[in-house]
Amino acid sequence: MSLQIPDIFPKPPGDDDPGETQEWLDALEGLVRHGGPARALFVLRQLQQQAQMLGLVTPEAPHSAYQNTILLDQQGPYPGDLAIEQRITSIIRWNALAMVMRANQASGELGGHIASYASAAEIFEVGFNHFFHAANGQRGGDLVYFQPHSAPGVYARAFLEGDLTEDQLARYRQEVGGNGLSSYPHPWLMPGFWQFPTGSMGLGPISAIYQARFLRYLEHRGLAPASDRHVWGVFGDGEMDEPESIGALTLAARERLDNLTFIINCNLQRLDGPVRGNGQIIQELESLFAGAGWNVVKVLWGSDWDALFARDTHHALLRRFAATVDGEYQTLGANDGNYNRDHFFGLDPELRALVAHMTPAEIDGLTRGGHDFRKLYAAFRLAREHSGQPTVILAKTKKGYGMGSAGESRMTAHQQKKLDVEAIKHFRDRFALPLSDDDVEQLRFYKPPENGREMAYLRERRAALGGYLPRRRRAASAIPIPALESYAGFALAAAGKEMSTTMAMARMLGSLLKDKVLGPCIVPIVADEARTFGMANLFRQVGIYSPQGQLYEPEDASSMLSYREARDGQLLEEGITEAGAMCSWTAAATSYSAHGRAMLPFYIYYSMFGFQRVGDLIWAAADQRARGFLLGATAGRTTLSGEGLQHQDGSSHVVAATVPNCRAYDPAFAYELAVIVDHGMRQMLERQEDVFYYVTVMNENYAHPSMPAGIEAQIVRGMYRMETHRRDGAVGPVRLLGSGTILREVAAAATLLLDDWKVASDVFSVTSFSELARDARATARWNRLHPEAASRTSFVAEMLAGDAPVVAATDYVRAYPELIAAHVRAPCIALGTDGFGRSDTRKALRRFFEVDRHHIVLAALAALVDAGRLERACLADAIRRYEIEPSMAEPWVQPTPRG
Ligand SMILES: Cc1ncc(C[n+]2csc(CCOP(=O)(O)OP(=O)(O)O)c2C)c(N)n1
Repeated sequence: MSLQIPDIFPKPPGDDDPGETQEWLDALEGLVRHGGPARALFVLRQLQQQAQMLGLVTPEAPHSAYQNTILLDQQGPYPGDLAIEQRITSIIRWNALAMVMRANQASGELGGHIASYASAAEIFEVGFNHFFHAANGQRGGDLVYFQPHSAPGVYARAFLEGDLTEDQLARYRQEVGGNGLSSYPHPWLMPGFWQFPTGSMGLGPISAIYQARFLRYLEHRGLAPASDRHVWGVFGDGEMDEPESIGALTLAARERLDNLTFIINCNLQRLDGPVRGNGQIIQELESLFAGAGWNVVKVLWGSDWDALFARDTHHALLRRFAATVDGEYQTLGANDGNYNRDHFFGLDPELRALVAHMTPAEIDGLTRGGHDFRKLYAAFRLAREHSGQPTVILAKTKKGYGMGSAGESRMTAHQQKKLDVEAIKHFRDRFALPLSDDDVEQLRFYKPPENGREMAYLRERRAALGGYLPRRRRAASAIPIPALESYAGFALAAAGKEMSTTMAMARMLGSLLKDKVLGPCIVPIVADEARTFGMANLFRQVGIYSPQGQLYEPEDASSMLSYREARDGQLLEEGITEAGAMCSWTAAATSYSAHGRAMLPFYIYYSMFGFQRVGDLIWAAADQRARGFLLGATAGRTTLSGEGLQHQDGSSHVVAATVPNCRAYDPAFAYELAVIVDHGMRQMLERQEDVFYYVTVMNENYAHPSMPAGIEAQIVRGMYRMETHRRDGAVGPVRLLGSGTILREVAAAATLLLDDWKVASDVFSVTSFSELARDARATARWNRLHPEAASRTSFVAEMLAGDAPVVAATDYVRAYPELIAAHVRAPCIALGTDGFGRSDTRKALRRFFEVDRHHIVLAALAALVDAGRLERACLADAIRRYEIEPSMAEPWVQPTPRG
């Protein structure tokens, strides 16, 4: 959508009675003067209602005039020392610039950004000096989502504050070897500093919204005291194009998250060029946010414009602003006062007269609102005081502010990481930095004297706001986990009972929720699929979180499973937004850090809509050191039989295997699931390790055996021997591996192999190919690096010692079982479900994807033939016997031909 610029202040066309019009306008002005703005607004609303009743429809623009929302007389005093703050900001600007340039001198490969922070410095400083509360003994502290490529500014401030050393600044983007600073906010890399990863555009905004909501959730459930902790997010105007940035705006308004403020740095540019060259991004964003129910505060023009506005009684300025597209604003921004006089003011005789008294330098000095402390402060204050709605501050800035002809409002500003000496000297002069030519040439970092006024002021301001920030808490109190038998006895001693692993999970969760200590810490999360997964009982048991409670009598009020919404509800029912659900999960999974209170989220979802759909959010959660359970339900490509191509998941385990701190499991039996969940809870909540669990659960009902003794550790490590099939004179053995429900096909294949082919086998349940591979890779590396020590054997190599062939089958693509192939000495065949899913019965699908018992038998026979232990003729026999169609197209590659 490129917004048409409506003429908000057109000269009234065809005004039949200008005198009468003026009387109305005068009356309004009089009303504001005598009755105040509130009274004037009230009357206007009355008029509007009346007009509607009379059938008059006013064609209203969805946004206000191109001016500051807060007018001069509403602005209030500035509580800080403007001069000192200006000096501190200049110093931080310098250090940020020097840091990026020095990194690039160290190596041109390293990159970094100057122009974004240059545009955001005042925004950040108003936050740091007056609003961003740090966590300390008394307060939980505010949560700030920083624009990622403005990180140099945050580092530069932390340097002045004494949180970072000069040596660290000099190691910006040089992290290998330690003591370096990460490119963007990454808690994984700087765990004591950054709280929230924002480097992937769009994830910061949506995460901030769900964080603010989670804060309320904790308060409403009585798990955190009511507080005025605030969530701030500084984001880019280009970033707002990401669907995630704007996908949850209505949630924030609906839930009245007045503990949330976005500050959008509207420098009108993104990486390649203008955000809306032919439109006005600020007006578009205003419409969007206001339409979504946010309080919008525009900070467009700096204080030096105030005198012009005061004299511009006919709104010629507003008309000109409205008619200027952002591409033009950028060009104006890149040029000097003469240019602006001729190409902006000069276009309208009224405007030309308005600035006739000003020199080109004065015109050049007219700043945008986002660079004006006073204007920004008023907006921040209004946001902080506003109740009932989240606030967005749209701050108009210049990209590369202060970089002069090297970058200010230039198309290439974003990528600019080098300035020539003349340009840096110009930068020094413009910001009156106390640096010699040599300092400038050497790009020396500058710290004002420890006992000087700047440092005293900086410390004073932060002390008043509770301390330094960002700071990340690394642990919270451990939470004791109940004994496994107390909540999973049914799974450990299932004795052939039929169920699905999803049912088993739901039952365990139901019990865990009743535990006096752990129960309240659990955060069950669904994205409109609780009924699908048999968890509708939670609606009644723990209630669905809703800040308004329940304002209606639910249709099913009399049912045992009625839909119960409550202010202290525990279940987060997110609706159809996997992205939102993931953000809630991350907020809960990092609550130990952000809120000093460990929580344990279980987010259960269609596994296809996880790693594939919101994989980047999972990656960010991993960066953020999340601790919790992701439950990929209806998992596997043939197990969710009827749902077809977009629902059947064959790949999530492969992606999960690439996330370093994700422990992923594909259990077949309820007891395996129970052992994994128990282990995970202890690892995350008792030992407080920064890992999270991805566990796939299925909707297929089958008989579950009781747990054999002594296999818990092996379940956790990734595999155990489940069955041994032997007979005198049998050939083999062959080793058959299976995970998830395909383990049952594997077990059936073992019986066929012995009965039909006299082939002996061992059946292994593999709970995690990725954990096996992880251990095997670590072992291989250790052996490589310690050639003189006794070599170690990986767990998988130990379990699969010898050269008997291995056939591994899963309901996932072959790359998943193949994760272990390189670590086993025996020949390995992987069977999997590569290709597109489709709807049919489980049996038909398993045959189609060649992961059913017959194909497993055939693969085992083929492996033994290759090993010289069986005659080749048996393969044709098996194909005939099991009615396998050899001429069928490969299911993994070719589309099924249709008539
Ligand atoms: C998902 C994603 N896509 C692309 C990028 C690369 N990128 C980093 S900053 C940027 C431009 C940002 O523009 P804007 O949000 O307007 O911020 P500004 O730097 O102009 O303040 C881009 C495209 C990214 N970090 N994340």
